[in-house]
Amino acid sequence: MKISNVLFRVVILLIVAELIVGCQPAAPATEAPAEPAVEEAPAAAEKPFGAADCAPNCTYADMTMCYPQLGAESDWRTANTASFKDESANLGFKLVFSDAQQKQENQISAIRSCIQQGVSVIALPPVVEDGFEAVLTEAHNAGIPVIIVDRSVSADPSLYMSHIGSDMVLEGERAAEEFNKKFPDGAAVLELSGTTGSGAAVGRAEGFRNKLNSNITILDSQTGNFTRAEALPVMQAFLQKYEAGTDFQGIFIHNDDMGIGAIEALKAAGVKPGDLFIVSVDGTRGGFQAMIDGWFQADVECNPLLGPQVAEMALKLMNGETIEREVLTNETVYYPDNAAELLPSRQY
Ligand code: GYE
Repeated sequence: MKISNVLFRVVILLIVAELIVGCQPAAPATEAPAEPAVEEAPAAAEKPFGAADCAPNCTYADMTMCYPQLGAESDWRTANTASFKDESANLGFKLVFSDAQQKQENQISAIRSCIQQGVSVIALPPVVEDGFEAVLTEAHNAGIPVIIVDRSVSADPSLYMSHIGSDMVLEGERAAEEFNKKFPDGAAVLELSGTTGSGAAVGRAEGFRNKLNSNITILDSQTGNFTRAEALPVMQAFLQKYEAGTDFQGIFIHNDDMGIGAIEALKAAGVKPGDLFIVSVDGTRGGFQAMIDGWFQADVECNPLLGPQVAEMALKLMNGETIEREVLTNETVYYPDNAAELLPSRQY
């Protein structure tokens, strides 16, 4: 065979070999070595956030609920505290209770101590709306579910499981309707508002302004921090500045305790029951008495007896059950005409 012939064959062979290799699918450069196929194990069912180890069979005996109460500023608050303590005794769960004396920093340290104790659930009635993000994040990172009770918070809703309480905006709207009915031709009113920055005061003020007729003006608005003691000097100052009955015809008061403090100042200034149209909020026994005595012309209900609902929801969370994001209390407005009849059956 001639040399040229040999070369020709070699070239042809090389070309054919190249063609065969070229037709093979290229192996990906990074392909992992083939492993024997393994049946994927079913992922362990993920426990819902907040579910306890005892889920789905937890009982109240397994529960430790933290209730960092915001204070003891009013009869409403006293009834709210009693509702949680009674429920703990009735159902047999452990309650870690504290009183923050209306100071946010106290409430935050009480929450931190509950996180350290590893409670099953934290039910938080926030004294004000803002400033709870950090501590709620700490609770979340510790896996402890939080239920916001009574007043609202401005923190991201992913940091808590639910809110149980009153519709404060609706309460303010209901109060406004009373003034609209009483003063179709217009009037000037004062507002004694609750704790500055609290969900209850913010909501009631907002609702009041939402619904108040444009011919009714809010002459002045000052906070009495939801207490009798603080409302009294605020009302005295109002009475020095404005003439009752002439400069203003009514007062919207954000809770009964402040109303009772304000009545003291009104009495001292010679104002008589009925001279002014006064609408308050809560519906406590003190508020009912003020209606019977002729001072309040309406009392917008705000129900403090939230213990049973919160306990039930807390147990559901421990058991990994789904719950509602928001539970609003069903409420009404009370009037003087049947206040005497209803007073004996009032629970707070
Ligand atoms: O109206 C008032 C209390 O947050 C709804 O707080 C609660 C309010 C209530 O001090 O009496």
